[in-house]
Amino acid sequence: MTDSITIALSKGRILDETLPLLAEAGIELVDDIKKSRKLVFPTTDPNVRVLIIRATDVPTYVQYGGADLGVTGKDVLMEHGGEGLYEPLDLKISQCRLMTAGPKGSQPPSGRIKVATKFVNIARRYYAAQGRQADIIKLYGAMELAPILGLADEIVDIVDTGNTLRANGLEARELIEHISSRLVVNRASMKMKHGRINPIIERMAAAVASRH
Ligand code: PRT
Ligand code: MG
Repeated sequence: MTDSITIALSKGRILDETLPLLAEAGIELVDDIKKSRKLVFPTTDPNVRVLIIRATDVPTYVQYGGADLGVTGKDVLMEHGGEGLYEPLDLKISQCRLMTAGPKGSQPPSGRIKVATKFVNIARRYYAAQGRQADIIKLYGAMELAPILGLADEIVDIVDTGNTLRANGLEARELIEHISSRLVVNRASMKMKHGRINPIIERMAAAVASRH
C-alpha cells in the first residue's frame, strides 16, 4: 500500500481547473465523471485513485489519511485550521477574495457588530484581530440575504466579480485574504510515500509555472 496514492478533489468549480493540472502530472481520470455517480475513480496511473467530494470535506479526508493528497480552496483551509496538513503548492486556480461586505452606502456600527457567514472561524479571528466585538451568525448559503433582512450588519463571503453583492444591494468593505486553490498533503503520507508524492508535486508545480 505504500506506493498507492489517493487524491481528494473538490467537486464544483475547482474540479474543472484541477483536472488539466493533474493530467500534466500524468494522472488522468478514466471514467467520464460527469456521467458517473461514483465517488472513487481509477486513473491512467494504476497506483493512483481519485475521490470527488465536497470542497469543505477535503481537508478532513487528508488530515485523517483517507486521502494522501487533496485540492481545495485556501478559504476552506483557513476555516478548517490546517492541522495535520502540509500545503506545498499554490495551484493559482479558482482565484477570488475573501471579504467583508455590507449594505451599499452604509457604515458598519461603531460598537458590537453582527456578522453572518459560513466562515465562522475566519470571521471570529478576523474581528478579534481588529479588536472589534462581533456576534458571528452561522449560515450555510445565501449570506447576501442576511443584511437585507436585518439579520446582520455585515457578511464575510467570497467575492469574485462583485456581481452577486451588487445584485443584492451590498458592497465589499475590507479584504481579509486573497484566495486560490492549494495542493495539500497528509503529514504521515509525505514521510512514508515521499517517493510517490514528490514527483506529483513537482510535475504539478511545473504545470502551474508554465501558465504564469
Ligand atoms: O456548493 P458547496 O456547498 O458544496 O461548496 P462551495 O459552494 O464552497 O463549492 P464551490 O464549488 O461553489 O466553490 C468552491 C471554492 O471555489 C471556494 O471555496 C473558493 O475557494 C472558490 N471560488 C472561487 C469561489 C468563487 N470563486 C466564487 N465566486 N467560491 C464561491 N464563489 C461564489 C461566492 O460564494 C458568491 O456567491 O460566487 C459568488 C461571488 O461571485 P461574484 O463573481 O458574483 O463576485
Ligand atoms: Mg456552491
